[in-house]
Amino acid sequence: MRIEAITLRELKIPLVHFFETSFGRTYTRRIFLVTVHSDGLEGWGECVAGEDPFYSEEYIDGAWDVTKRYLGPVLLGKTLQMGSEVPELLARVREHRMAKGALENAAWDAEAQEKAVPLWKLLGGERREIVCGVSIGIQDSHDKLLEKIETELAAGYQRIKIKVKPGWDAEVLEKVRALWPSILLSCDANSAYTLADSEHLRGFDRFKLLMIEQPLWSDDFYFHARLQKQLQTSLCLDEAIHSARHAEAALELDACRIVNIKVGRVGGFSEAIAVHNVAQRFGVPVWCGGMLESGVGRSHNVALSTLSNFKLPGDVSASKRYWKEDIIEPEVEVSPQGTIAVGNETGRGYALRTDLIRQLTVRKETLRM
Ligand code: OSB
Ligand code: MG
Repeated sequence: MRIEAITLRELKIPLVHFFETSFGRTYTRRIFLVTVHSDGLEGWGECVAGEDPFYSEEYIDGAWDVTKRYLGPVLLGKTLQMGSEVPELLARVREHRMAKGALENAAWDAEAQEKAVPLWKLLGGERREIVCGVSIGIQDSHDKLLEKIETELAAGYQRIKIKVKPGWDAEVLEKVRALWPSILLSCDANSAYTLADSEHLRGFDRFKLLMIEQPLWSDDFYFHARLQKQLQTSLCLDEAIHSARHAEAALELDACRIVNIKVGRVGGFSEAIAVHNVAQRFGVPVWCGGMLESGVGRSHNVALSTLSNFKLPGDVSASKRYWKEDIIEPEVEVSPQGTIAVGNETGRGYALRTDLIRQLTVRKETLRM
């Protein structure tokens, strides 16, 4: 494929329900999509950077700028055989992994169409069905949270993850366990604690959680390893793992026993597969994280989740939990058993609703040679 042009689009889409983590509340997503144009084909990718640099240092306006000034121009006019050639081309730019990932994934998306194979097969996937959990944000009241959990369990989701922070944690988990003693349950702190909270976090062992996700600093493995020694519950790292090299260091240190893979956070499909393979070598299961994606990123998460070591339910859930209408057709749907079926369609397997995309677009720029 020869990359003739790259389109950057920002879509503004309200969430069906606000999403609150330890770092803040989101009501409306600013979705950043990139399209690579090649020989009449369009490969699409989603940059999962947030509206603000609170989950990580990346944020949509920064990602847009670096894509426009640096990353896009490197790819324009290049002829590629495979999406996996993109990381090396973009390597001169340090970090900006979510921005790079969007472009790389768009190239894989185009490659799958060009080769007329399903994207999940091109990625090396094996599963025909992926298992789903949900991530439930901090709510206005405990009762509201319990109500939401009840709804998601009734919908069939196989694992419930709740967001926690100091003041919204043990008491909440106590109430959840009182109602549902044996569901797969985990919590995600998004770095809201420090080692001074070790004793408090040790108390979480009584809730028999599947994992505690990223309790400590977003850039740390070492102190997570120290904490892991004191807990029965497995730690899972999200924010701290940027690459396969990070995954190897974290697993050697025993900083976690489960790894969350977000394709944007590690810089694209190639590195996501590499992280998956490192964890597999260590006998550590992975699951696919979510970043409140639109249908483009969501369909890519579904494809990635078909790799064999995605053994735990991911945060990949139905489109309708996020959006009144998703920008893909069909929308991502979850069965009453809490699974998403993967088909044999070429490419991502979900068509784009171009009219709806046009309607939701608030900013658009096309880069040409
Ligand atoms: O830490 O997993 C996280 C959303 C935004 C930023 C960080 C995280 C999340 C989620 C939501 O937990 C996952 C989803 O449903 O997309
Ligand atoms: Mg997380």
